[in-house]
Amino acid sequence: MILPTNHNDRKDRVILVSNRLPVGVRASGDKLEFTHSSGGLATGLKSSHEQGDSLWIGYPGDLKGLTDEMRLELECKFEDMRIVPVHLTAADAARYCQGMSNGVLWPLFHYLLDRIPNHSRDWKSYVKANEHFADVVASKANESDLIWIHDYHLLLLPSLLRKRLPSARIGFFLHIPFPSSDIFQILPWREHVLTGLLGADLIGFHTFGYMHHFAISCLRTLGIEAEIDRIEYDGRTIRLGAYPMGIDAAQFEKIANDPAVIADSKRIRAAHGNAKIILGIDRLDYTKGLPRRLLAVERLLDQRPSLKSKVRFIQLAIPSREDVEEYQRIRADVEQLIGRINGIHATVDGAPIHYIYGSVTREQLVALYMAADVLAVTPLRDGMNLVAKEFVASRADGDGVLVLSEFAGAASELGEALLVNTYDVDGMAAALARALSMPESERRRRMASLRSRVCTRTVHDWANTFLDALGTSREGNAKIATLATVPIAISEITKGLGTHKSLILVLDYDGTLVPFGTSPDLAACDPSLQSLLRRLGQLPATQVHIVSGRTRDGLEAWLGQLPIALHAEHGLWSRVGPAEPWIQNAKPNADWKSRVRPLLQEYLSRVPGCVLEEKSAGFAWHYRGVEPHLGALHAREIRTELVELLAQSPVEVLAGSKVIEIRPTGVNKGIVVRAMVESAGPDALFVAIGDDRTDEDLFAVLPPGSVSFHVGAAPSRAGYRLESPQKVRTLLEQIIAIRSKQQLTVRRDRLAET
Ligand code: GDG
Repeated sequence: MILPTNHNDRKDRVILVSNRLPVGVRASGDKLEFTHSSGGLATGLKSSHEQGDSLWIGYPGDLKGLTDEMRLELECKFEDMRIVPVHLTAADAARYCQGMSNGVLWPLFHYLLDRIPNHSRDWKSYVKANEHFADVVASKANESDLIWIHDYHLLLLPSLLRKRLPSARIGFFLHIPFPSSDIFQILPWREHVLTGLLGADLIGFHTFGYMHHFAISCLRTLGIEAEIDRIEYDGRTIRLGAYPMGIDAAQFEKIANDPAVIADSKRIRAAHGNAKIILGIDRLDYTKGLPRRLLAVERLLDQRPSLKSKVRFIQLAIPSREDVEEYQRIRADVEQLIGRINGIHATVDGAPIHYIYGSVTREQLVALYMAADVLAVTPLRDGMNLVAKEFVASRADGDGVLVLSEFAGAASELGEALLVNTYDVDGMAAALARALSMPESERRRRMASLRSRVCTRTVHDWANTFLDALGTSREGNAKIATLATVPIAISEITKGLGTHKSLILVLDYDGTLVPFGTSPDLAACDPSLQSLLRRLGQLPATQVHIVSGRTRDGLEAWLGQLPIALHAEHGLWSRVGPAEPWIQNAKPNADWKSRVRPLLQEYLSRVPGCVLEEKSAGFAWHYRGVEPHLGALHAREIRTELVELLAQSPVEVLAGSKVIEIRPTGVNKGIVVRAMVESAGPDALFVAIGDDRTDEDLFAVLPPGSVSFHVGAAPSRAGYRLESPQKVRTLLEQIIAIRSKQQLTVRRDRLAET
């Protein structure tokens, strides 16, 4: 993200928000000492921040050792660096960061369930810290800023920020894997995490796999279905995208061409004589798979003792999260293992494993990359893994072999590496042997392909692509109606009634008057709804129309006795009152039905929980009762098959709310409402309420001055939206109260006149 403004003429300021800042601070005597953060996130974003005009908001660490003077100095330094600190108490930080983020979310998202403590009590601190971040970001952000939140420490921040800044453009990027929904389900706070993330406009992942896992979790946990790269939630469209993070390849190449670094790499090589060098560079983290990598090296030496003096394994382990018990344990395990392997395999000339616990400068890092014959990157899981890419970028000589875990996000981009299953120690040993003996021509061919990708898809492209998408994330979204409270809705209707004599209520049934049941026959009309509709229908100068996709028989059975008009099969049939005949409003061709029936019946027998409804001129395949993931999969499958089967037929296939509707083209709710509008004349006020896509046809033909409501959060043509069928019923009760009162006033006035 070097200078986003320069690169793409982006005028909007970027606000980066992450747990840790790119620099760490501590007191050294009476002086402030700054350290550079070494993690992947900081490394990736640092150069762009330094050269752009962004603001970086994050936790500066525990500053309690600092004197007042030092704090003042620090404030000035931070201001120069365009850094805004979020201060947390040491106790809060420990519970939020070590406890919940690194203690629970990190192992869970990396599929390492046995690393999660039995009983975690830190959720409240996690919420509190996210709230605190939200307050600080809200106090610094303007409407025009692009707010870019990073990583698993801040999963709730998008929605907390959305509450404070409703129209802000908020992006979120997850640097670690998003696990499969079976794993994610384990998290006791799974709903909170998903709804927390859905406060963003754009959610980015390293790979399509993670993005898919997220979408499936939304479906299984929240019942929300994603449309490939977007999710409708809370009246907004949230985009999802795969943005594989790159590195600053040019900078690595530049360092690799520095004569001092070249000399350093030669020195490292010489120090190990003629031995081939296998290199490992990782933060010392249990996700990085060090023990199994060491076992693979041991297996290699067991199987080929002749390699003992011909191979050297250099492992650089960067100290990480040393205050977390699990990290102290992994360090002890790794060091014990190295001791054992070296004890067995060392010769008088040297030991096979050269272990360094500590950090090195970037120049030393590149010198190591250049000195290595093989780089072993073998995490058990890794969001991306930048070390693999840095190795490739540093190999300007075109040589070197990358052995890479298939469980690292980088594997989806770096297919020319030797990909390994890191749970298979024998397989890894074999891959290391193959890497060591790979002919030069093959090494160069593979490295050339890897370099062509790593050197062109840089961290700057990554950041710019994400920010461009975030900048335009609101464009082209369907209009979302304003959420109306019942008093607001009533005041709109009362306003309309001031200038219109009669009232025409057009109501959808399922999802509007009754909540959905798992199957259509369970959404019966309860006694209180019957009473409500009866009283509405008896109001003077008021017509009530139920316009539904249901069949005539279905509507008749539940609503037949009420003094209201019924319209079945999306307006194909109408019946103006009880005991009146059903009139067919159109004569669609139904020949196609015999072709479709066998297909739908096959799905009916194959998919547990689905329901097939056959209508006089169509079908509805309901999957609300099907396990959500399976239901969504089959629904997609059926739609694809139907589109093929019905090509050239006068039929449309509609995806409704957990239902696939197959109905004749041109027969929609609009046709009956259009007829009502023509016969009603200008004196009638239309009030329409619906929840489904089929109700959009109805909203589209309402005359000017009508009042319309969409039930739920999806985009709609309606003027307002209401939250639930319960709110619809409250609104209808209030309409009865108003109309009755108006009636009483009219009568009283008439009496007074006589
Ligand atoms: C997370 C995800 C994802 C390390 N030691 C030194 C040093 N480093 C630099 C490396 C590299 C970075 O730290 C480590 O990045 P990774 O990607 O390997 O891993 P994580 O820290 O776990 O990062 C990861 C990443 O976020 C980005 O989204 O790829 O999957 O877990 O850049 O060079 N740099 C220097 N000295 C060291 O001793 N100079």
